[in-house]
Amino acid sequence: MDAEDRALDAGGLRNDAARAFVRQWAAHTQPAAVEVVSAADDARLVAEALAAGEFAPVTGGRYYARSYVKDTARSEERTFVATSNPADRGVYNNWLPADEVKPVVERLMAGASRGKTMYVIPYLMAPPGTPLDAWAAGVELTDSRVVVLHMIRMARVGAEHLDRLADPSHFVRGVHVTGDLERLGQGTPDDKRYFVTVADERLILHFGSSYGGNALLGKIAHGLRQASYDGQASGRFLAEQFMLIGIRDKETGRTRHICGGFPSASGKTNLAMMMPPPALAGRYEVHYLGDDIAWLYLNDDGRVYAFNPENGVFGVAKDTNERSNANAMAAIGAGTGTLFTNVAYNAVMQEVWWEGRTPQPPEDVAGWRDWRGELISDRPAGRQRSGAAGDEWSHPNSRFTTALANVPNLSPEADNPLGVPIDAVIFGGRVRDREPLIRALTSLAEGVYDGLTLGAEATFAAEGKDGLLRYDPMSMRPFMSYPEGRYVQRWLNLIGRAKRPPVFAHVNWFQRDAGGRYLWPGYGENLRPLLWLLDFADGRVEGRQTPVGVLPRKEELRLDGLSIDAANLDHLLSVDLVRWSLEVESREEHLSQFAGLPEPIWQAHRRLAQALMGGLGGRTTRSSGT
Ligand code: OXD
Ligand code: MN
Repeated sequence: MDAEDRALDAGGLRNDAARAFVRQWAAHTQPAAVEVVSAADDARLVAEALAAGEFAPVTGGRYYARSYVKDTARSEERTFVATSNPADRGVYNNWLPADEVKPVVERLMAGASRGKTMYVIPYLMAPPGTPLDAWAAGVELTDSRVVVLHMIRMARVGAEHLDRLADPSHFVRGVHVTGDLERLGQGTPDDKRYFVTVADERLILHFGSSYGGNALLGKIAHGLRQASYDGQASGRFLAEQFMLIGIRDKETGRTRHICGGFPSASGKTNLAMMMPPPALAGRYEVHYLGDDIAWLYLNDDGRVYAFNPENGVFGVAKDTNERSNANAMAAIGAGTGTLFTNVAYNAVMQEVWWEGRTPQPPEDVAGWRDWRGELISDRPAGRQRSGAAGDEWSHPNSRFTTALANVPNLSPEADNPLGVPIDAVIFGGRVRDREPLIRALTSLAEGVYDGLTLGAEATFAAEGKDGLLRYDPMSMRPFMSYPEGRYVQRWLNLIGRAKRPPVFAHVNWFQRDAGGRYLWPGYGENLRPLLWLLDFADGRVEGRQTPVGVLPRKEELRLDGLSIDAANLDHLLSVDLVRWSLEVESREEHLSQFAGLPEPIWQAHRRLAQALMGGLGGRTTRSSGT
C-alpha cells in the first residue's frame, strides 16, 4: 500500500471513483502529500493555518487572511463554460470547446502543486437527502489550506457524503490549483488564469486564484454554473443566484416563502437577514434560508420548492453594521469561527474593521493595516482617515465567511430535505429612478420577462451613459452555463407545470430624489412591500393596475410605525411612463441578442410596450398613485 492509499484510507474515502480521481490529479499536479478533510478537521487546520502565518487571530476565536493584491474578486473574463457541443454557446456563458481549453488548463496545472499538500474535500451542496441529491455531491481537490477552511464553512464537508450515492461515480469533480499568483499576468493580455466548468463532463478546473468566488468550487462553479447545466440536462431543476426567506405570521402561525434574484451588491444578504421594524415585530418574523443560491424544483404536490445548497455565508463586509444588518453582525461575532478576508486588521488588538462598520475608521490608527498590509500610520496624515476612493482601509470586496448555524434568524426549515414551497419570486436591482417600490406581475410570462430584463445601475457616468442599466438576467449573467433562450424555456416549463405557481414581482429599495437621497428607508422596512405582495397573492388587496404591473395603493401598505414623507411615498408608488418608454427601447436590443427566445417573452414585451403607449396617450407626465 502506498502513501496515497494510506492517506485516502485514513480520510475514510471509500468511493473508488473518487479515489481514482484523486490519483489521476495527484499524478498530474505532483503534490508532496495528499490529505482527505472533513468538517471535524477544522480546529486542527485552523491551528496549522495560524502556525503557517496564513491566518492571523481575531478576538473571539475568529481569523483573518489577506489575499494577493491582484486576487480579490471573481474574474468574469477568465471564466468559461466548456462542453463538446457548440450548441451550448450562449451570449453570457463564455463558451469554449472542451477539447480546446482542457489541454491548456491541464498544461498550466502540470506539476503546479509541487511541495504543497493536495487537500481532498468531499462535499454536498444541499441539505442531506433532498430529491436533488444526485446532483449535489462533489469532490474538490485544492492545494490551499485556506480554501479548505472556507469550504468547511460554506458546504457540508466529509467523505460520508460520497458513500451513499445511488451512482457512486456521479459527483462533480473539481480541481483547484492556486498557481504562482505573482506571475500570472492578472488583467494583462497574457493573463494565465483559467476558471473553466466543463459542464457536460461535470468537471471544474480552476487555475490561478485563491479568492473565494474563484476557488470555493462548491459555491459558484458547482452550486450555480454546473448545477444550472445539470438542471436542464436532467430536466429536474433550476439553480439560481437567489436569496430565500420565510415570513412567519405569528397570529396565523403560517410561514410564506419568497425567493429572488438581485445582482451582486444589491443587498441579498441584508434582505435575508432583515429584522422586522419594531411596529411589525410583534406579529412577523423573517427567517433566513439562503442569501445567494437557491435550487428550485417541482415537488409531487404540484408546488415549486426551493432550498439553499450552501451551508454558510460568504458575505460582503462593506457597510455591514448593527443598523444595516444586526443579524450578520451576530453571525460574525465572537465564538462563530468567522474568517475575514481583505478587511483592515490590527495585530495588537486582534481586531478587524471595514468601511461602514462604524461611520468613521478607528480614531487611533496605531497598529492598523489596510487590506494590502500597509500600516495606516505610514500614510500622509491627510490620507489616513479620509474615506476617499483609494484611501479605503478594506477592499470593497472584502468578505466574511461564517457557517449558517451562526445566523440568528436561521429558519427551522433550513435542513428540511424537501426545501420550502415558494409563494413569490422577486427580482430587484439598484435603480435610482423609474422602478417603483414594488410591482406585482400577474402571469408567468410577465414574471420571467421581468427577470430577463433585470438590471442594476451601471456606473458609466464618466462616459456619459449614466442611468443605463447593465442587464443581468435573473441575476445569473456571470453564472449562465447554457444558451439564454433554452434557459428561459426551462423557466416557463418548470413553473408552468406548477398547480399553485408563485406570484412574481419586481422590487426596488433604491429610488433616490434629485439630491441623491434614498426615498425609501430600506432594510427591515422592506418587509412592508413584501407583506403587500403576499396579501396580493392571497387576493386580500387588489392594488392598482398600471402599464408595468400592479402597484400597491397607499392604504394597502402596512405603514404603522413608519415615518415617511407623503410626497416620497407617492413618488415610490408611481410610474414614470416616459422613462419606461425609453427603457422598453433598450430592452428590445437586449432581448434580440438571445437566439430562440420563447414567443411568450416577446409577447410580454410587446404587451408592455403597447400598454405604455396607451398610458402615455401623448402625455409626458407621471402616472400618479392614489
Ligand atoms: C458572488 C458571490 O460573487 O456570491 O456573487 O460571492
Ligand atoms: Mn453571489
